[in-house]
Amino acid sequence: MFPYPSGNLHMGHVRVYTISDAIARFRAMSGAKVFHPMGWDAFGLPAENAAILNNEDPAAWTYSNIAQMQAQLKGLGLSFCYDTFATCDESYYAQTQRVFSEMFNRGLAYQADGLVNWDPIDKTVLANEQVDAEGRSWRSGAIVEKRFLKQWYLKITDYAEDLLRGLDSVDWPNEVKIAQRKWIGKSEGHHVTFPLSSPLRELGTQDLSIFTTRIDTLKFVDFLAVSPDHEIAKSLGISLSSENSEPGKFTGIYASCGKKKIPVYVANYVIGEYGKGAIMGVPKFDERDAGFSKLMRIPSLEEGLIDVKIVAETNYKLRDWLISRQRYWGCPIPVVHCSQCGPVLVADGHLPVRLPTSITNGPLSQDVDWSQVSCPCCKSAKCVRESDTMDTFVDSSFYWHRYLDPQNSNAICDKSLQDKLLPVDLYVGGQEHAVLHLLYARFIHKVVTGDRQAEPFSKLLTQGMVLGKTRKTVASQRYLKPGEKSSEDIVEVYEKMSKSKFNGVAPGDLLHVHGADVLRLYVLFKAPPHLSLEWDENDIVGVKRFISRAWNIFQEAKNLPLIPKRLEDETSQTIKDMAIVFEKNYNLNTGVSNLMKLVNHLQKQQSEGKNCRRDVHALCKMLLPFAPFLSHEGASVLGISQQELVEWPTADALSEKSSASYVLQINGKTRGSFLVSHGQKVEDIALENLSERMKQQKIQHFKVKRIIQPETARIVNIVLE
Ligand code: ANZ
Ligand code: ZN
Repeated sequence: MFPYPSGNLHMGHVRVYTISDAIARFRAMSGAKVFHPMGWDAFGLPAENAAILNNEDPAAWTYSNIAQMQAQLKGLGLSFCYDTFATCDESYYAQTQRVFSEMFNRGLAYQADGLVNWDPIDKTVLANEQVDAEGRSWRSGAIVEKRFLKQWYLKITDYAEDLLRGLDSVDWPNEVKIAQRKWIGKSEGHHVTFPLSSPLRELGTQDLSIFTTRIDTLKFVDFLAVSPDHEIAKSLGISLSSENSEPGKFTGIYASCGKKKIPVYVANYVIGEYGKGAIMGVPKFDERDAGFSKLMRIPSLEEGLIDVKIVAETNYKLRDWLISRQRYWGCPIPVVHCSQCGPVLVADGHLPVRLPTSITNGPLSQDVDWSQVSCPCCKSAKCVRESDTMDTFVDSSFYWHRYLDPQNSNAICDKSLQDKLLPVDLYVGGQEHAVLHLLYARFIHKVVTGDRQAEPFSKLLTQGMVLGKTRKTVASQRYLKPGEKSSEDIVEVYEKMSKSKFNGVAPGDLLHVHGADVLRLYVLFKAPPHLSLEWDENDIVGVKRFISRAWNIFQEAKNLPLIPKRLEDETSQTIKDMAIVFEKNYNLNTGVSNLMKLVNHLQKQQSEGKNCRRDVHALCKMLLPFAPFLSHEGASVLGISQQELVEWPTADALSEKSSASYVLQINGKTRGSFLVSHGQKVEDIALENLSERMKQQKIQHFKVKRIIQPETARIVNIVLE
């Protein structure tokens, strides 16, 4: 996932890009043609805020940040193709506008009046995905307000079923799939239409439709209820007072079904934008209905069949994506408003609609000259440009297409390149984007490729957070600065790094003090990629020691002749184990520890006067994905050519006396380890080991139900009955 150019790398960037780099380097060394690009997600509010605060030009601010961060990325030895784009480049946002135009032409981009989320701090509307469960903005953290405004939407709901189905075809972490399924919120049920009795006929409404997932409870219905913004509530002028948190009111009307007269209420727990904005109340089966009927003293009706029409219906929680932003530093929506023709697209040949340069923040409409245009359709002179810019999540919803063809101005990407290279094989990034970027990206990918089944990212690797050590007072929960003393009791916990918690570390400083390889090895070794990583400066020494040991081994070996002897079993085993790490489980921490073990072994051999130069060459190559600077220096000491260095070493056949260590698990719990010699069957040795353990614990009766031997690790799990 490409970064936002805030100005400085943070530890999360170091982690995600190091993981990605190690894997890319390994794949290239193993013979794959790897494309590993980097660009910049460069529109967004911080640039505008900097403009307001320091009177800076958002473009200048952004591009200077990009230059600085790119230098830091290169300093980390990250093997990216950097020659791509920033989303604020004119050549890029011309394509963002082209994506919008294509959607407009296909009826997938539209304007609508509606109740929208308004962020009072950032002074812009937000999409539903950008408001968290507590009603706060994903960016500013402000409590979001509701406003009635005309805004632009993208019709993601049209793809709800495809977005659900596609999840079955991708190799993604289950949590992300679950989050997306939940957000899409498919619900199969029925809508039921109840005829209303007389008073409402005069208002032009004849019946009331509700949505239910429990049609089986129909005969127990006691009341119907509509949301406060339902047309029935509106036409009767009924509203609920929020001051004394009024939960409901009787409308005075009834639905008449045969002998039954069912009262209709306005209830605050009925959501206006879901289903039909109306429900049937079944206190006997539904808790909330029970609570409401008790509070409103709704009498229960006699159980019995009701004569209505019933139609099967599927509902989704997913809402269309609101993309209008009333901000400056974003991609202008390429539309002109004409009093005759309505909203009209700017012709493709006239893209991009450029940002006005007379202003640096706030809505584009402030520039009156920029705003006034003639209609692309009827040529009427008195038209205005659309002044909203697009949500920056639109910019990031197709960028992998542009990586393939960044200079192309005729199309988002050449079709033959898309066909040849997409989808992305491996996408690495944070799980926090599960229902933001990763959902939008899948939607736009389907639109841009014209294939509803297409998925942008075959495999997704979500990395955990980097946590910093925080000290806070127990009673007042105040965060202490490093070295700060307090008379209160203090606790030490690991929390997400943040300025306000004084627990952050700056990669720039670390890079300066320790060097890139130390930083890389540290983040790779400290935790497997998918788990959170607790940053502790004290652990750096271990990594440093490893580097100097490897370096000493290179120095020792360089004076010995390179003789064509067999590789040590330990070396061959490490080569094999690395394939498991890079191709199966991505546990790069195990990758580093494999190398640490090998270094120990080779050091021992050298101290016994053995010539292991061939093994040392293999070690030097295997270090390349993890510590490229050390590896390159080693290669020059050992006389390994650049071309040879980038070829992954091949293992020799293991000798008769070789053995490999396996972890033994019993019912999923780790109970120790055992060695399997060359030619032995892993399962047999595991069972022998189990019997021995049982004997020691004096357990005589046990029965093996299953033996599980995963491909992804040297583990044997024995399940007992
Ligand atoms: C009667 C009933 C009986 C219901 C019962 C549930 C249990 P999901 O799965 O979320 O789709 N419902 C329908 N529209 C609603 C709205 N706009 N606001 C609030 N609640 C609404 O849930 C569907 C169920 O949620 C529907 O089925 C309806 O209550 C309620 F024992 O109908 B049910
Ligand atoms: Zn016109």
